[in-house]
Amino acid sequence: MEDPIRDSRFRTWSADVKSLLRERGNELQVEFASPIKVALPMWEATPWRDIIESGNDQSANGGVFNARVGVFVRKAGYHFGWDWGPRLVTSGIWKPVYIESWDDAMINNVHYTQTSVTAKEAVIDVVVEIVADHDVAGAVLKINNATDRRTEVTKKVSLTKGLNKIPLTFRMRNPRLGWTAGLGEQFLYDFSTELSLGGGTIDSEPQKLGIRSLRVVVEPDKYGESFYFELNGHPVFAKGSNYIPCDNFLPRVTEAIYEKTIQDAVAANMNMLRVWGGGIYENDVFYDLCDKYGILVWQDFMFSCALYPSEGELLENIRQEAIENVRRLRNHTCLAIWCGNNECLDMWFKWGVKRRYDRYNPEWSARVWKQFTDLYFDVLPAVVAEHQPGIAYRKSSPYADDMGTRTDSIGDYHYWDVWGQGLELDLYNKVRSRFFSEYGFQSFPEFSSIKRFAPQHRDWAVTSEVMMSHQRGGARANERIAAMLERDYGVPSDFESFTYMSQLLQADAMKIAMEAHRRDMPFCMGSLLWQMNDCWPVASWSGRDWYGRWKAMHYFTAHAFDDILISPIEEDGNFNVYVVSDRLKPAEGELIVTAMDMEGRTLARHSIKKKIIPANTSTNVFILPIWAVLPPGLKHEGIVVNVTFIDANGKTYQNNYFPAKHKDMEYRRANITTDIVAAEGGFDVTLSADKFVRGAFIHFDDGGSDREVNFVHRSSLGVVSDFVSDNFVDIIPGHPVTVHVSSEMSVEEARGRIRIITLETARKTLSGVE
Ligand code: BMA
Repeated sequence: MEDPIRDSRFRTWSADVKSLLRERGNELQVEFASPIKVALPMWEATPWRDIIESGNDQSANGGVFNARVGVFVRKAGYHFGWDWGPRLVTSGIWKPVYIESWDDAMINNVHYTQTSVTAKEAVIDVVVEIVADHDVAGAVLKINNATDRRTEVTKKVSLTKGLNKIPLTFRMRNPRLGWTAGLGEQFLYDFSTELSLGGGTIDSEPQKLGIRSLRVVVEPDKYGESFYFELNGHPVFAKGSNYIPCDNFLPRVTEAIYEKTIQDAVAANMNMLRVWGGGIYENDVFYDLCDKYGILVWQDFMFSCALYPSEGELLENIRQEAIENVRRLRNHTCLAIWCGNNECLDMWFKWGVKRRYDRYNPEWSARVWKQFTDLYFDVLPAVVAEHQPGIAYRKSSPYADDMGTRTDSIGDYHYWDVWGQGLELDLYNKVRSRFFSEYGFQSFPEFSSIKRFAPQHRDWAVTSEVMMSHQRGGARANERIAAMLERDYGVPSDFESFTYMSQLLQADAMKIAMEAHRRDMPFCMGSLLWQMNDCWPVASWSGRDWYGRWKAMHYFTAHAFDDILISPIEEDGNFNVYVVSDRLKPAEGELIVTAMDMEGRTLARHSIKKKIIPANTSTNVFILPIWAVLPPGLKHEGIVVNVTFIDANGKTYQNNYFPAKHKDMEYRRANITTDIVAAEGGFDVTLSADKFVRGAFIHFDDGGSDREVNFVHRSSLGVVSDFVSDNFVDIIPGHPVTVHVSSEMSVEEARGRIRIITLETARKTLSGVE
């Protein structure tokens, strides 16, 4: 059977094979045309081809000069290259192929709408789609609840040949509600829809479902317009990251890799991932795991940073893609919002693209804008409204209004100025938004990861060919990191130190931002880092590298996104401490503020016992003039302020405040002692020091000097060996820090291989400081 071209990786393709099948020896042949060759004629036929906006399409790398053809084919955008990924335009089958067969009738789709959910009662409307081969009388449809061992609803149905849509409703008294990670249990009910005929079940469709009310609250408020997620009646501050595909070659992403990725998000106290529009609508397992672990999903449609031709057949193809994916994902408990695209509106109005098109040819410009509004303002929201009524749709991210206006007081925002222009990190404290859906800062993978793809000594330089190939942001990105290190931290003494310091810089920068966003609660109700993961080993904005190793940022995220954040800051001549609580009940505990010198001697100490911390908001709990905390007459460069909050159960939250830039802080080389003792699943490491230590990075020597380091295949990603529970830790003299290492190493081996890098050991000694 010759079949027409099926031209979207985002759709499912099926064909009726009944008349073709033989008992044995069936063969399925799939031919793939080169996506580039298919798209080239479309590109050539486009009058404005030379100014097509698709900046990440590395067409020249692909040998097709300026032919940015990626936008003409419905393939993952990042396969054409991105500023963190190589250009690898793949072809192939990436999802299961199967034959579906049935007699009489089969369940085609079941859609659960949680029409109203309170702690008292849930009303669930279900539409069951059944395809019948012929008219069927006397069928019975049931929705079973295996969790509570009962049938929620039973209905006798008569089916007519073809597609039947059968509505059912059931109510649950006192449902066990589902919550995001950190707020409560991630309870999922086991439902199944059962179709029976003549007493026998002929088809059934299972569905795990978390019962919850979830909405995006966009309403005028005293600041402008709110933008926040509300779960079971409670505003939820969204803490999370932007997620890109885990690999350039998607079938290599195993279930273990998906699970590790989601678990790592939870371990960093995140409750939301944004599936970014330049990748793919993820596999079902991704959303299953988000349901299971309580991660909300912000789902972009797959359009990012480009102008996508969308009229005629192309638009119809996209409409079908949207219908299929909304239908596929709509029952997921985790699915919180659909969004038209990533940065396309911003690009049109803010990146000078509209101006360029207008100048080039106003008629074409108008046509491109019509395509734009047809797609994001009409077709996609109509698909969402029809197939998943009730869920929120945003036209773009960032978005405040249809004219691409940027304002603090409405909508979400992508804040890139500090990284993009190399500005002062403190700006993260100043910029405001109702919801930060992106902000980021680059760093390098740690040295042991680099040795996996660059095993030769001669490659261990930022400018080596292999390192430059694994830096898609180009030399400018490296220069910016180096300049900001020199400005704020000091000059790294060698390549390995550079990689370490780049991570500390990234982590500190993002920590400032995360804390600022949370302190600004409830004005600001979301903070999504750019980016969670990598699709290959690369210098990027990620929190964990392609091998699954956590960068400093991911460790800092775990603290900055903890259920209680204790955040010190100097404001208007005062030393303030904010406590931000995501807990749904007030917390009580002791707050201690201690200024100390580099030997750990206390210079000033304040404590408030039985401090009540209000639920689910940010509170400034400690305001003193600076001089009361940082004693006058002493150089601020020699002082660290530790703030600690101990809650009623003894859980301790800590933060260190540095009154000067790290470059100027009077850190001294410390003697660090490491004590290693066996513990379940590995060992515990206790670090103590005689002087204050900034950012101690615990790792284990892998013996890689100038020799080849064996390439470990990706299957190892799910199980990162020698995982350190907390890292890049500060050590205060007299206050040992203990971390757990999950490892198969013996204690003896660990003692031999443990290495510690600190800011002081990594940077070139500054004059006058020894
Ligand atoms: C963001 C993203 C990506 C990009 C990242 C880093 O705005 O949307 O397009 O990879 O910036 O530059």
